[in-house]
Amino acid sequence: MAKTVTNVTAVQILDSRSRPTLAATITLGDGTVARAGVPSGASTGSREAVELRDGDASHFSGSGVLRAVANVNGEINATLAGRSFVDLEELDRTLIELDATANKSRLGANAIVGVSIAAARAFATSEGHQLWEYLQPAGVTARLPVPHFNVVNGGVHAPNNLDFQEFMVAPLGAPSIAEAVRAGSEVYAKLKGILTSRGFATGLGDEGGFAPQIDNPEEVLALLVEAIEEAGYRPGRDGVAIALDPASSEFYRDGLYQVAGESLSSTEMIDRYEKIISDYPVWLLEDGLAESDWEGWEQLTARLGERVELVGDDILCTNPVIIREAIRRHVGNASLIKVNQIGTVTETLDAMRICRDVGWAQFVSHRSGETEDTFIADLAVATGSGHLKSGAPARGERVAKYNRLIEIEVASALPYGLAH
Ligand code: 2PG
Ligand code: MG
Repeated sequence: MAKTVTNVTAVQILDSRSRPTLAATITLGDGTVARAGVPSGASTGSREAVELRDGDASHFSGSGVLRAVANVNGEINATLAGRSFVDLEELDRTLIELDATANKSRLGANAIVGVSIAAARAFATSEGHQLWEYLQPAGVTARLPVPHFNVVNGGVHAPNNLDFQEFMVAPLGAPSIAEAVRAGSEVYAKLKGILTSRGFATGLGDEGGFAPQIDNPEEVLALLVEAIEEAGYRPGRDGVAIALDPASSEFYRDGLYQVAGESLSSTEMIDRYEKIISDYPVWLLEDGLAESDWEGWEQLTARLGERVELVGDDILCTNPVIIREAIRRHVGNASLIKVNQIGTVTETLDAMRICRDVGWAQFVSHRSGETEDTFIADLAVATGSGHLKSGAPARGERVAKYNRLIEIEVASALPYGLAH
C-alpha cells in the first residue's frame, strides 16, 4: 500500500566523537513516526557521497551541519510532504533526483541518508514488519551476522603509533549471537588484563577498542591470540578468528606503505600480509592496500584471494558503479557496506545485490563517528550478509547494534553465521 508522508524534519545532534550530525524524523499519514541518526567517518574514501558541513569556523570549528538540517526542513520536506510513495525505492529516487548531483553534494549525503533510513523504518512499522523483514530482498535468506569486535584501535582512530586502524575478533565458530557477544566481551576483558599486566595503557580509541602504544601490528596480533586463548576459545575459524582493517590509504604516501618505520612497495606489503595470515588466524583483510593502488589490489587478490576475504572499503565506497569495475578487474572478493558512503538505503541494497549476484561477500559496517541508531544490524540480517562490524563490545553507540542483534535472535528462528 502506498505511504503518504506528512512531514520530514531534522535537528543537529552530537555523534560519538562530539562532532555535529543529524537526526531525521519522518511522519506518515497513518500516524507512524520514525527517526534515524546519521553516522560519520574519519578515514573516508575520496569517492564517498559528500557529507555537507557548514565550514563556519566560529561554530564547531566548521563541522556544523546546520545547512544539511535546513535542507531537510526546507527543500526535502517541501518535496516529500503530502506525497504518496509506493515503496522506499520511489522515495529514494525522489531524493536523488531532487539533489541532482552525482555525489549528493547539493543537499548533502548526510541529509539524504538520514531521511532514507528514517523512511525505511517508518515504512516497516507502518506495514507491521520488523525493519529486517521489510528490508529483506526477495529470494534472500536472512541470517544473524558474525559480529566483528574491534578490540584494538590505531590509525586515525587513536592517538597511538599503531599504523593499522582496526584489529577485530570474530567468533566465527560461535553457535549463536548471544554466545558470539559473550565471546567478544570475554576476549575484550582478557585483553584488558594482558595489556595492564604488560604496562600498557588501556584508554580507548574512537570505536571502543584499546589504544596501546605499540608500533608493530604483529605484536598486537600475538596479544590477541593470547587473549582469545586465555578466554577459553580456539583461535581460528572454528573458534574466534581475527580480522584486520589496516585502512592503508591513510599510510600510503608517494607510492609506498609506511608501516612501523618501514617503507614498503605494494608487493612488499602483500608479502607482509602473506606472512601475517600464515602466522596468525586472520581470516579477513579490509583495505589491505590503498584506494588508488588498483594494480596492487589486482596482485593482492591473485595472491591471497583464495585464502582470505579481501574487503574493499575506501576503494569501493559502497558504490555500485565502482563495485562493478572492481569485479571486472578481480580487485578484492568482498565489499564493505556503509549506507552513508553512497547515501540512500536503495542504492546500498543495489550494491549488495551486485555483490551477491557474483558471489562476493558483503561486510556491513558502522562508521567511526556513530549514534545510537541500530539500522545496520537489521540491514545485515535482512541481506544475509553473514558478518557485521560495529566496533568494540563496549560503549553505547557500538553495543547498541550488537544488542539489537540479540533481540532479533530471541524473537526469530534465524540461522547464525557466515553463509559462505
Ligand atoms: C572503516 C571505518 C569504520 P571510518 O575504515 O572501515 O570502522 O572507519 O568510519 O572512519 O571510515
Ligand atoms: Mg575500513
